[in-house]
Amino acid sequence: MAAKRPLNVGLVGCGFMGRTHSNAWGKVNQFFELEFQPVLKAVCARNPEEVQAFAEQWGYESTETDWRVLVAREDIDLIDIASPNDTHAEIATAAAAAGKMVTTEKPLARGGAESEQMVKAVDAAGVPNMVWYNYRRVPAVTLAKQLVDEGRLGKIFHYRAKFLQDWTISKDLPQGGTALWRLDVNVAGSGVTGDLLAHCIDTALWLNGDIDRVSAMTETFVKERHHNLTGKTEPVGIDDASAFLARFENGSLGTFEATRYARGHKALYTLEINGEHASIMWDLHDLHRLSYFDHGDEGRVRGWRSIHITDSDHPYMAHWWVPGLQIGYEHSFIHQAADFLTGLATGELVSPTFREALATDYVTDAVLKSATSEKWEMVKRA
Ligand code: SOE
Repeated sequence: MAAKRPLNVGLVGCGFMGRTHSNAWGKVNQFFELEFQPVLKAVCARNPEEVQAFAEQWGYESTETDWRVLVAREDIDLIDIASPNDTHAEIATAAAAAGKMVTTEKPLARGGAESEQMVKAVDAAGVPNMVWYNYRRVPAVTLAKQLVDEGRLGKIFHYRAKFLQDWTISKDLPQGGTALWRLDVNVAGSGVTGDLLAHCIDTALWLNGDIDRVSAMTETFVKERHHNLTGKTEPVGIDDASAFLARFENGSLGTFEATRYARGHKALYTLEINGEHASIMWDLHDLHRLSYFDHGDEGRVRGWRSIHITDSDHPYMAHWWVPGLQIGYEHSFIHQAADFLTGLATGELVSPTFREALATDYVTDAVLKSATSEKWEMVKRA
């Protein structure tokens, strides 16, 4: 086989998402035959001890403590942003202007206005770009996409999605700082709308097309929390729970819900689509199964099938073990890295691009606007 082409990765951020991305770049060539080989060239974070320890753990060749220095380095091809939401726009626009490829953790930024700047920057620079909406690459979800695109469900009537967690129920949990920036509205942009519903919306737009308008409600159950950075009790600006009704362009009706107050649920992302001929259901806690009901089956044996997505003819699965053996959460990131590297070799942009992720931000913007106006709000088109 011809020698692989190195792709020098510069990662920003060494938290939870920094780990998922590093794992993906590090493993992808062990399981996929690709022209490009990611090289973990540098990792950047503000704390020198933390970033050094991270580099040693994940095998990065060097470290930086200022992202501007990383972006200016000539030996970096791709800037991969896994730092908090308030940093995405500035780093991505600078990286694109420096001619680097850019990938960023979701959501693209803190809302449509910031995200538009990022889309402009990558378009102007003509650099490959992608947002890590990883759940599209869970093989069962990719299979759902194939079934919908093949027309097996027929006309779609309903799209239903939920993302339920329970980790912020305690009023003693502070906001802000390294581990808890998701509770600080200035850093996160919003609460569960941008963090969890964004996943549900990205998948929905992919599977079921554009959303025209939404009617939403949000709630902040704990109104004040100690702030780790100011040391004071500060008002909470994020939404703790968010739910909305949606009208899709294809005429189907959508219901969406996300919360961090569903006691007992840790990361329960579920989706269901009901069509004229068939329905599908998927559940992140049982991620290797797709439930499928086909009304075309003979009546006596008609029922919900629970398809175990482990066969080599299932999406991505030929790259893993033998039929019957499962993969998990981290593999969705490895699949996304594989698709990105394949796109580089063929010259194709890989979904979701910044522009496609902007469409999700426009929906979350409309959701937050509707929760305030208490009216249906139209969704801007990307
Ligand atoms: C929040 O707890 C979180 O980590 C999100 O930020 C991720 O995007 C989601 O996949 C899991 O939950």
